[in-house]
Amino acid sequence: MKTKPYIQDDNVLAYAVGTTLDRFIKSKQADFPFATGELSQLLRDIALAAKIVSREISRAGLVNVAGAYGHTNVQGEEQQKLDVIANIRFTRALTKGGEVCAIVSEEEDEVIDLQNSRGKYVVAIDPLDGSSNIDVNVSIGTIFSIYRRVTPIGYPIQEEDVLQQGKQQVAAGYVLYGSSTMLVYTTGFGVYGFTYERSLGEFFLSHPDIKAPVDGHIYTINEGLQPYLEDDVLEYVAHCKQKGASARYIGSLVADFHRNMLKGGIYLYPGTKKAPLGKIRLMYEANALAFIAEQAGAKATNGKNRILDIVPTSLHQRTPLFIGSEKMIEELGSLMKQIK
Ligand code: FBP
Repeated sequence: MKTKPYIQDDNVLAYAVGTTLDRFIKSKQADFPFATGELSQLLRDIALAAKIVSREISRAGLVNVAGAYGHTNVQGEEQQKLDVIANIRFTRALTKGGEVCAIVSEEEDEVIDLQNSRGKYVVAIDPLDGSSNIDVNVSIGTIFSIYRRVTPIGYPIQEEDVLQQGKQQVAAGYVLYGSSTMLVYTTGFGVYGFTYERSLGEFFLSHPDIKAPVDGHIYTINEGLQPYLEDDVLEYVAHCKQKGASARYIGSLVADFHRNMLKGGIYLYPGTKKAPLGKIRLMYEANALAFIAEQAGAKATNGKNRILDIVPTSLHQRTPLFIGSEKMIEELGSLMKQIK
């Protein structure tokens, strides 16, 4: 029987759509001879929940999911309906997937023990970041950290399984619900960004091997905090202004972080005279973004230590966060030392 070899046809009539997240995860899994596919499946579960949440957000104004839910969460913040929806969607997907034994969520006061006798992963998640922007159609996000449990599989969840340092993460990522929906993640071997093609229901690789510019011209801080800022931070902001840097502040950590990662810049949510530990949560905001930042060649600190070295003591603890281009973080660091 006559056969012919397949030759890739780059006919413009059928332009290549690119690499799907699923194919990419499979191809990367092959890099790890002992990989069991569980982490791959976990990433797929997160992607599925992200698609559903993206749909809910995109039609929030049409179906009654805008506005407050009428409860406050453990942080004392008023929960938005979409906070609750995102929390349910991600928790359900992580439970159904079967790879996870425990979940730490911004919307849950305690650790959710899934009593899953075969789950080896612990997930810390901020289901919907940027609460103040939820109802005004400004970019918001989801942030997640993945750890391998420390105690044997099947044992009751222990504190040591959950309160792990950021440098123990096996994967971390965020979803950005902006003009397009993107999923960006790392497993410790580079940072990859995928854009959601809603009409096909697929994430496609759009930002391979993201590297943050070493220096930048954007500083991101809520200047409304000025009366409560410490001298060293005030000095650094003045330094940025002198350098002619531009102020950009969306008020959604994921969106501000993403922009600064791609364009070069620094995000500052410092400790203030009012809140010495600042606002950002270590376990499900700072740790994940710090892992991604370092994988992209950027840096993340609390002003004294590397975020990923901080030993967590409680689920919802806050930390000052300075994250961004390497040179800008170093400049900030040396200024802080001078002033102290
Ligand atoms: P949540 O919305 O998940 O609580 O996250 C905190 C956050 O909204 C960040 O996304 C954002 O960078 C910061 O707080 C904004 O704080 P502020 O309103 O004080 O500037």
